[in-house]
Amino acid sequence: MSDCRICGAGLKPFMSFGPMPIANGFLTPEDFDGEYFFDLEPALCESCGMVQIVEQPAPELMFHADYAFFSGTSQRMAQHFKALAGELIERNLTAKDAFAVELGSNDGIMLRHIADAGIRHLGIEPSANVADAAREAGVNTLTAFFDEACAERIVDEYGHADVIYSANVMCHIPDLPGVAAGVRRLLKPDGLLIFEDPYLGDVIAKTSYDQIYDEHVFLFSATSVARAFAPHGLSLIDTRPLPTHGGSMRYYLAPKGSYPAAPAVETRLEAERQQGLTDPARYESFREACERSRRELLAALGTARDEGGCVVGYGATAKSTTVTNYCGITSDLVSFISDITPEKQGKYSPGVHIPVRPYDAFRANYPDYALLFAWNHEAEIRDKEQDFAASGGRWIRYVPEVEILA
Ligand code: DWN
Repeated sequence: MSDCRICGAGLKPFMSFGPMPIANGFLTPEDFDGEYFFDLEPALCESCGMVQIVEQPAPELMFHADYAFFSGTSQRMAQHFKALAGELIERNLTAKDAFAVELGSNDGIMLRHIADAGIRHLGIEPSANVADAAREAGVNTLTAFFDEACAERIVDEYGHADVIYSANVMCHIPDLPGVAAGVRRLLKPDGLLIFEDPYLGDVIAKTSYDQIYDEHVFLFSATSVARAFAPHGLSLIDTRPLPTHGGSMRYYLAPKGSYPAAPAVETRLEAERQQGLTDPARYESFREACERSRRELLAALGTARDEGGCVVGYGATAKSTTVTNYCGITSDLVSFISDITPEKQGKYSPGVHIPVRPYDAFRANYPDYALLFAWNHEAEIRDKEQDFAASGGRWIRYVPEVEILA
C-alpha cells in the first residue's frame, strides 16, 4: 500500500484505469516498442480528503525539453490569463517594487502581461522548450522545478514575493508539502498564493474522468487544499469557481492570521460535505459512472463505424490519453486526431497509437463525426467550426454525458 503524499496515511485506490502511457507522450513508430506504461489508479485519502493517483511516473518522463503542450493554443485561455493578469496588476501588484512569481509559467501566457506592465516578475518553468518560448515573449524565466531550495535562491536574488500564482500546475507536483514550504519561505508576510486547477467537485459531478492522468497527481477540493497548506502556515481565505478546463477552482491562500477568510470558504466547504467529496461511497458511484460512460462511448463509436461513418478526434489532449486507453479506442474507431500543435503533428497518440494530423487534414475533408477530445474548449471550437456542422458533420461528446450533437 502507498502512503498519502500529504498526511502519510495508507492509500487504497477506488478504481483502476489499467496500464496507462505518458499522457503527453506523443511518439513515433520507432518508440512504440519501448513505450512506458504505469498503473493509473486514483485514491481518496480517507484521512485528509486528498484525491491523488497512487503511482506517478518520474517527472522527467513527463516534463522535458519536448513537452508537447503550449498554453497559447486556446484563444479563450489567452483571454482568461490576460484578465487574471489585469486583476493582479490592479489589486495585488500596486507597490512600487512589487514582485510576482508564477510556478509553471509555461510559454508566459499570463506573465507576459505583467512583464508588459513593467512589473518585476519571475516565471519558474521546468520544461526547457516552453520556457524558451516565454523568454522570447519577454518573460523573465528560470528553467527549474520549484521547491524550498529554489525559493531560497529566488529570495536571495529578488527578495520576497507579493503574489505567487500558478494555473494548472499545483495539481502536477507530487511534493506538495515541499512546494507549500517553499511558498511560505518566498511570500511576503502579507503576500498571497493564488492558484487554480481542475476542480474535484466538477470531475465527480460531470464524470470527467479524463482529468485523471499522470500529470495530475492531485485533484483538489477546497477541503483538501485547506488541510494540505495549513501545516505550512498558509490559510485558505477565498475560493472562486472558474469555467476553464471543464470546471476549475481558484484558491487564495495567505500566511495564517494575515487576512480573514471570505464567507465563500465556509460555503464551499459545506457544499463539498454535501457532495460527499470525502466519502468513499461517492467514489464507488463515480467508478460506476466511468464504466457507464465507457460503454456508451464505445457503443456510439461502434455504431458510427458500422454505418460506414468516418470519425476523427478533435484535439490530441493529454486527457484523451486516459479516454482512448481506458476505453480501448484505436484507429479502428477513430481514423486520426486533428491538432493545431506542431509538436504533436505527424506523431502517434500515446498507448493506442492513433495518428495525429495537422488541422488542415480535418478541414480539407470533413469527417462524418468529430470526437471532441478537447471538450473543455467546446464553445471556442464549435464557434469556429460552423462550416463542419453546416456540412452535416456531427460532434460526439462524452462529458458530462455521451451525446451526438449536430
Ligand atoms: O493541466 C494541463 C492542461 C492545462 O493542459 C496539462 N496537464 C496538459 C494540458 O492538458 P490537455 O492537453 O488536456 O489540455 P487542453 O487545453 O484541453 O488541450 C487542447 C488540445 O487541443 C491542444 O493540443 C490544442 C488542441 N486544440 C486544437 O487542436 N484546436 C485546441 C483548440 C482550442 C483548437 O481549436
